[in-house]
Amino acid sequence: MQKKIKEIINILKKENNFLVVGHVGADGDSIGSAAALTRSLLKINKKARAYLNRDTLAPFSYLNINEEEFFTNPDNLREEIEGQEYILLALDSGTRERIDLDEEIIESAKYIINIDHHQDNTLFGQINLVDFSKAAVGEIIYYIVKELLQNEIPLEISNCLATAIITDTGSLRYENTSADVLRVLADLIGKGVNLYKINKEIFGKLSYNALVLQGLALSTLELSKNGKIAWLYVNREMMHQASTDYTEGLVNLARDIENVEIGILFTQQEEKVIKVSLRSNFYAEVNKLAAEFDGGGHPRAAGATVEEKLKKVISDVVEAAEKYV
Ligand SMILES: [Mn+2]
Repeated sequence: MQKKIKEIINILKKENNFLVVGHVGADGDSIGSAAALTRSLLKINKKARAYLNRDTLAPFSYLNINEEEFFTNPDNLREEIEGQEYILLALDSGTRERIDLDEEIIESAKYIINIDHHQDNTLFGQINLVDFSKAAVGEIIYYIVKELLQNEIPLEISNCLATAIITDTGSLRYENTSADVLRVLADLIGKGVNLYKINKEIFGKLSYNALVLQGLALSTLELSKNGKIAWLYVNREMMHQASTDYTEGLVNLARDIENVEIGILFTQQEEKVIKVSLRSNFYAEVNKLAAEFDGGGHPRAAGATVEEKLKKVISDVVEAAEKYV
């Protein structure tokens, strides 16, 4: 691990043209990690840019990620890097398909550096730094950035790293919250990070519409006979009624029910395109359950997308989940 970090730091110091990206449907870990690494590379006068999908950025407006600094338009990005020789830094992406870029942009990279913490990472890079003992990719990026900037991490980068860690540890409540995580955060707080504010931004606020959608989703809540699996769904009609498709955190309501081991949220993205979000509490390895439906993730948090009718997906996934509890 230490050796791999050194190797990557040497490349970052030696090479001069980088494209940084996270996974499709980027979360706080992908966005925070990509922004922190890109800002650090720019700080040491490297040519670097990140691609961040505009649709995923709204909850992270406090990180001041803007169009001048990062690419949020794929066409502009394509124009920018056309004919250039760049190294692709793929963050938080378990597979090549998860990278939030068009294949031709991935294909044209000189080579790929894969930095991730997913157990099922397929080691698709020419260089792979995959450490699933790390709570967040942001924790790995912290060590890289600390070295690159010789411990002078400015607030606009510290905030990104703290966002990555707070997101993937569920505000330091998940079992991946290690002593190392707390040490990293302690250092970032020492550099000026306001943890209360970041917690509030990520977990402590909800739009009125999102809460209305929560109410509609809760009315679909069901529990398996043995009480170990709880699930709920959001269909197109409910999103229309609530005027939002924001379902973040909804799956946790099912997971957090007393005695429940697996919580599942089914989101109807299109008539026959169902996103399945899986969470577990203590022992069920939901990444394996997700893999049964061509998905993936972590043992306690995973997901898949299934192209079938909502009712059918619910019965298939719940039935498959029985084996894990
Ligand atoms: Mn992550």
